[in-house]
Amino acid sequence: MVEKPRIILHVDMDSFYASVEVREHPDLQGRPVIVGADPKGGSGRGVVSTCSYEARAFGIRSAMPISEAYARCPGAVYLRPDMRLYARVSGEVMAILRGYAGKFQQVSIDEAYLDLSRAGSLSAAADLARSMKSEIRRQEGLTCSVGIGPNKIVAKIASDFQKPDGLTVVEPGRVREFLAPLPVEKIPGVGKKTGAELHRMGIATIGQLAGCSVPQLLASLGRHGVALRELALGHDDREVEQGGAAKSVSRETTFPEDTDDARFIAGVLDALADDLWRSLEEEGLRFRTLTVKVRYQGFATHTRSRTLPRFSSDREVIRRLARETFAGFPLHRKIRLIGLRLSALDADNTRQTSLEDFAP
Ligand code: TTP
Ligand code: MG
Repeated sequence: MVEKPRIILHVDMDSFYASVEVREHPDLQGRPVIVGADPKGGSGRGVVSTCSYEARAFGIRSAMPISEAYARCPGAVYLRPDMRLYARVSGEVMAILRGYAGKFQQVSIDEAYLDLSRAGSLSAAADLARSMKSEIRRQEGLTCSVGIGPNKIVAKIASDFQKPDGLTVVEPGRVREFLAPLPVEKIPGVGKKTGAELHRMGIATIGQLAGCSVPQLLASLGRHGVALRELALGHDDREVEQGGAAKSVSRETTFPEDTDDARFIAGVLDALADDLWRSLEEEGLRFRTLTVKVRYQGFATHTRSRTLPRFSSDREVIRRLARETFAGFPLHRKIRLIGLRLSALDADNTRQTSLEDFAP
């Protein structure tokens, strides 16, 4: 018996942070809105997180230096990110989406995959997509774009195809024809470096990548090139993984020189803690367990963990717990590397540990 093709849906919110800001401040409707670093009249450092489609008409994009955005559109509305707000709205949107599928996987703050194979047909899946779009619009005042295809890669590329407020359905028999004319940069995993290498090889479209020989790709890009060719062919057997949220987040840093300078180490610990805090905020997650890893001169590596009585996503709690846990390590030798990990993560809105609860 021939197995029925799967029906996979990918949904991605439109200009997410900017759209949430416009929803909160309706007077911004129709204006170029840029969420990111402070432009400081054009001399600001830092980058654009995202911007409204009105701002995109000026050529402004995510990750562009904020000074360049300012040069392109000094009259835009510039806002600092409010991660707490976006994480909360993300949680509400994801709760709506989760209701539509047996198998649901959130992959970032504003995108998710759903396995809708049980809908039985593409047209039934498209009906579900229309009702989830209107539910999100009605309940959250936000638009999203949806792609439906036989696997994750096709669904993901399809959701981007008619942004904003799009719905693109790709039939299994039309995958190659849909993908072929698109630029290779539409494949996730083709960044600046890989893109430049592909262009150097004369490969600009997904169709050209699909037609490229394996030995040629191996020679120039190694196994990554071969994996990209599979995606370009529309082949992808990754499942939608229920509960696909991160199980832990971690950061580590190797010092330029081994050190036992306590003040320097405390500063690094704070920076790692702040980085992890930002990841939690972006994913709308909270943690209970923190682990400190220490590698001494000579490579001996040790870890120590502490678990909170309740979930937290508070920056000061992370900083303080990191310092206290680190204090348990003997400083008999210089340190080469230090790492922090947050685990026992949870996405829901359980009561938080605050600094007040953090009894010494
Ligand atoms: P995206 O879905 O990539 O972008 P978007 O939702 O703003 O716009 P689009 O309509 O094209 O989907 O990212 C989701 C959010 O993640 C985005 O609103 C802000 C944040 N983000 C950054 O902070 N930095 C970045 O470089 C990118 C790409 C996104
Ligand atoms: Mg988006």
